[in-house]
Amino acid sequence: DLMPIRRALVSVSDKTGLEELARALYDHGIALLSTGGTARAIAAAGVPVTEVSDHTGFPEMLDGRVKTLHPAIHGGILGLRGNPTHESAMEAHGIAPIDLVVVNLYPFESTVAKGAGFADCVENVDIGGPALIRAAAKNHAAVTVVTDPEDYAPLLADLKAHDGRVGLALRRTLAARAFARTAAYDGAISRWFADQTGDATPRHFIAAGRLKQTLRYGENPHQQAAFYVHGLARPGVASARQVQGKALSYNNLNDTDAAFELVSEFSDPAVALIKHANPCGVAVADSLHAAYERALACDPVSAFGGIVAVNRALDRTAAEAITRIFTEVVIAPDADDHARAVFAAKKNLRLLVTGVMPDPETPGLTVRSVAGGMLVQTRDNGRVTEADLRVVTRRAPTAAELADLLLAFRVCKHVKSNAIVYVKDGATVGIGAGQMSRVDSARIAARKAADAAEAAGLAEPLTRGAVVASDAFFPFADGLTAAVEAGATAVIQPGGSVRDEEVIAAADAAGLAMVFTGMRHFRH
Ligand code: 93A
Repeated sequence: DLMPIRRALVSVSDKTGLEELARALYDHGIALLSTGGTARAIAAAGVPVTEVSDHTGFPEMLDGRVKTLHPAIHGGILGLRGNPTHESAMEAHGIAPIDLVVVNLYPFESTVAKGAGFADCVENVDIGGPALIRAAAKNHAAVTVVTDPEDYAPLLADLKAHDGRVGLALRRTLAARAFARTAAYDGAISRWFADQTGDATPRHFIAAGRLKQTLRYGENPHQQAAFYVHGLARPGVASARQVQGKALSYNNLNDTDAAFELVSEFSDPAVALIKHANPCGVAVADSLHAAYERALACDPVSAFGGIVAVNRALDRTAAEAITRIFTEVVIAPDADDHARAVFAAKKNLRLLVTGVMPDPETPGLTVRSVAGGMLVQTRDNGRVTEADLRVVTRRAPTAAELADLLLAFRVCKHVKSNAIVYVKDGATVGIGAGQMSRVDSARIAARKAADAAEAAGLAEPLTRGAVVASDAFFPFADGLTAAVEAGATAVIQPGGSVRDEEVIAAADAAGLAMVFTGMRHFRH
């Protein structure tokens, strides 16, 4: 899979590192072809170079708008090596193969950033450059493409290691980067253009996605919104088929996503109820029906008008339980005919089926916008298992506590920080979400559990004898003390606070079992 480089086309606006690159390529015996400004810079460095216009026999024209757009160039890049038809056509037309394309584009983004006028920005839309890059990336089976001065060093290292040849792995990596560059470049152009024409609505948003649907409105009725999908399908809201019900809203989609990702964490029958992107009840049981009843009991007031996600096919009893209260959306991998018949009686209820469950451990990226940019991170696919736990108290958790602790921590991952989650016998009994102080989340979770117990006519708050999870370490003993007061018997948390010893001492004093996970699950 090593391809020799005999001829390179170099055409760069950003001339960083050009001299060293040209000299190194020349030293490998590579013939250099180049456009006007680039050729001048290479020649000035004393490295022999042929002008593209001399190579094609056609002058650069139209103020440089047409420089490399010529069959002698594009044929040389795109022709399939080892294909007799292509090779004879190239020979017949005197087209020499080009094995390496080094291009960086007209500085469109920085021209816009420096406040240039409309015509200047348009003139900085590169046409020939992206064509060269895309041609070389398409023919990466033979051709190497470099679009960033940062990649000169790895290219030269590969050439050196393989005696003037480049390996397939690097050619593929560089091809992927090349397509990412042209996509981002066109994205920047289209976003700028939409701004100029007043068309910068969600309907015209350019992202690495396809417009699936425009939404009636965004988070609020005065906001416009649209739904884009990647096509790199992770089963979920983007791939789901809507069986019935009204059109999904922006908030429906956001909440349904949170719900489905949460139930995907479990392999036994599991149900999650979501409101405002936070769970208000999660349970794992022997059947979906049982799990639904237990999830609902956690916070039946909040569950009204919520989103329900389940992790296996819905049956009649589950559907009957779900339809007893007003529910906005139900998402499941499937629903049998009996369940569908039950839902059909609730015309407005949106039922989504995905066919399969997503794998919680698959890698991926998440994106959120900030003013003027985006924050991108790998998705939180971290999962704590029993083997990761470290018992830090005198008492170790019992087997029953351990199962609940792991469930509580897994739910925590899907609750907005600061998150405190109480679990008893496979179901959440109190959830504190989105508070600025951890102790407030702990108090709210306990308060909600007490309310639920009172509503159900129980003598004791449901946190009595429950376990509790915290998405990040307790910075002080006060959060733990709140859990003790609520009646928790065991705690799971990442650990790692400078005051861990104080927190452990408070747990020991109360006879609690506490385990550290070593992994944090912030979610904002
Ligand atoms: O004006 S273009 O769209 N038409 C072309 O045929 C073409 N070929 C290369 N822009 C074109 N280029 C771009 O010229 C390259 O992408 C590079 O950014 C720039 C290098 O020009 P010079 O060598 O004259 O500095």
